[in-house]
Amino acid sequence: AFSPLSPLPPDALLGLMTAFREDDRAEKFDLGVGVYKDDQGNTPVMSAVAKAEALMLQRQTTKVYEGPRGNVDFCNAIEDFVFGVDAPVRKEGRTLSFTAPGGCGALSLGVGLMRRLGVKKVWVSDPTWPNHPKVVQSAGLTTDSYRYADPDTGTADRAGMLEDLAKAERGDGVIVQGPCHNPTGIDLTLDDWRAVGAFVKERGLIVMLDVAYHGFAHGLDKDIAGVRAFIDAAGEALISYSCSKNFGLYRERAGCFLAVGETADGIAAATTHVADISRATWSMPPAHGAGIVATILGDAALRAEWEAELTSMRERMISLRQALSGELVQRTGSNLLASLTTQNGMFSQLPVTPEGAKALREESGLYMPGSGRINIAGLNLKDIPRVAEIIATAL
Ligand code: PLP
Ligand code: TYF
Repeated sequence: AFSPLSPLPPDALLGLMTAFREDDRAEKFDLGVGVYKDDQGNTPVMSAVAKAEALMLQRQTTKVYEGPRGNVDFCNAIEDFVFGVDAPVRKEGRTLSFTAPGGCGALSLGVGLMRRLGVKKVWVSDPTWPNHPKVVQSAGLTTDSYRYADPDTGTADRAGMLEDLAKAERGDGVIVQGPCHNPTGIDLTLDDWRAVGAFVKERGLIVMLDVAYHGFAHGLDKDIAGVRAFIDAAGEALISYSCSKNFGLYRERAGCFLAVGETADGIAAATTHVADISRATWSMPPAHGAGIVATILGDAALRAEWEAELTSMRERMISLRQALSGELVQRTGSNLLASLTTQNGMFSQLPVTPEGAKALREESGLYMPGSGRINIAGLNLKDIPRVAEIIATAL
């Protein structure tokens, strides 16, 4: 029965994780897979998460299904984050939200909804997270890409982006990443967000904003300002939101799919379609991760504890960026590497080729994917001079 299948190549990032583990050299550095790490290279359970789980264990009385939207308190808390606590669009019935298995589950609901809206092609940034084209293509839609990063300045290329999106047809889909773009760390400015929002409204494009690193750039409020500016300008958006990174809930699969529309009737109809897609895919969303988030955000003390830990994670990444950038600029004299400090979140992309990345791995034990993306959180202040020395010789 299985003879029609030939094996697919392994996922590059997951392969890199295994190779790192099996490397028995004394000196090695893991800048590969995108998970947050502390100074010791660990990814611990956040303290507010552990406390919320203990509370949940005490309080739980049943494991019965929660319903098609999953945890409604969770959905409302993520609506608070994305649209704002007092956003008029919510009172007007122009928003929807569903619990989903991780940000990826939310992306897949969004692509499913795009398909029902008649979308045939979805535009993704060049480069982007490889799962974006994968989710789109496995829903039977095609992908195309728009320019996003300006390689000469290390900042967003708004003109290039809009020039490429001008080739899109009315009714095409677009995925735009929220704060902390994966893999470049390059984010749109507030002004860019407004311009892109106005552009897609005029062109009739259907946009999904992918928010996977809320709080990792500048803070919870500042990080969502671009998304809100986009919604103000565009009037409509689909949004996928992941709690994997900012709550450290990776394996629990905590995500939320949201949408905002011009009319309450449109959103009411869309709600039935999202419920229908969800039912056909996982029937009911998982409860535990969303329950943790709802417990934390519903409790002032836990919320403050979570925000403080998130702040310290963000500040750690910012100080690592500054240190690495400083060392690299000093060693190479390249101004491009100064732009590492203007980039956000866990990732930046170094100007190395796939062969260069392979050589760094084999010769120096420095692990990064062929794209040249580095996970800043995988660094450590004391290793930075050595890591910078290795990288500088390769550039
Ligand atoms: N979108 C982007 C850009 C990501 O980098 C990630 C994960 O790391 C996700 C979405 C969603 O991740 P998850 O499905 O683990 O929540
Ligand atoms: O980009 C990353 O490294 C993270 C983690 O199939 C990840 O988003 C990587 C690959 C994958 C799923 C998650």
